[in-house]
Amino acid sequence: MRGRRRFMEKQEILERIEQLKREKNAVILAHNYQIEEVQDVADHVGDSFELSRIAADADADIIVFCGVHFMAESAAILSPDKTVLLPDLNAGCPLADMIDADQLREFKKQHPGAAVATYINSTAAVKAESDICITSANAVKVVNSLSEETVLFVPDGNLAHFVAQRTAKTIIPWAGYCNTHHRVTAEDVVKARELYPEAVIVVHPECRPEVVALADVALGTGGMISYSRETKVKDIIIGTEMGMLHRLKKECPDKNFILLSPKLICPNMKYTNLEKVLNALEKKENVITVPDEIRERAVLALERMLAVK
Ligand code: CIZ
Repeated sequence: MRGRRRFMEKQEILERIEQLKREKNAVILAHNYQIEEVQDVADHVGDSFELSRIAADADADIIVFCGVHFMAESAAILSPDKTVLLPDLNAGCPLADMIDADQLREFKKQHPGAAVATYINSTAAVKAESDICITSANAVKVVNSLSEETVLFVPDGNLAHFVAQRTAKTIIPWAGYCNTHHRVTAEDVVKARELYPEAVIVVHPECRPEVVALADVALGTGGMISYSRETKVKDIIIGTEMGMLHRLKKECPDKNFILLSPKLICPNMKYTNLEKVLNALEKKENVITVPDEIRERAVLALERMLAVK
């Protein structure tokens, strides 16, 4: 009986979300790391940059961004005429908060003449101080496109190391890290290899350098999907936030996905649930805005990245 009641409640919530979406001309976007039911209710699931572009192109008045704060901000930067809602305002990103605009200005003063390449996982104010943005998918290409030989790379030190090994440029990293990916150790990779000798190990470049070195491939979440579709190997060990497994299982039902470590859980990505999505839509609550003065500069860094072929 209890199970049935819960089911009814969930069904009612889903119907109400659908109804409000139509009435308010809203679109729901969910990051690859969101919980299963939030991914399932979304119109689009993807990485932060993919979703921001979808938000910008969408013929919608309201974007419900199920992810963390910097992602909703990126959508607001690229879609100033739309209302961007973040279902839970507590959903932040500790990595993005590891550098602020003042610290970046000081870092630039210490390295005059260097370009600033900023990971999309950063605040709007930091993007506004940057020459160009990068994602985990395009970091090496974007850095190589710069005319400067020295590049300040913020805020992720592990991703900076990954890029430094694949470019002739001098990379000066900021010592930030994603708590979730940084928790994975070389020992976790060694153990997984012992347990699943036939599997491929795919990790995110936000992992520690020694973890990346021991893995078979390091890719952003979008790259993990294409790789999993293409590889002939059946068993794939995934070294990124656990929410990604739901997406991968849906995209590649013929493969077996195994999480590299149970430590790969981002609490911020788990704040959003169906009730909060409904609440945001009903009340048009938790609007994310970026002041014009910051938005106008931050959008340039994003557009420069987009222009890299
Ligand atoms: O930028 C994103 O969406 C994140 C956090 C990871 C990735 O590689 O897609």
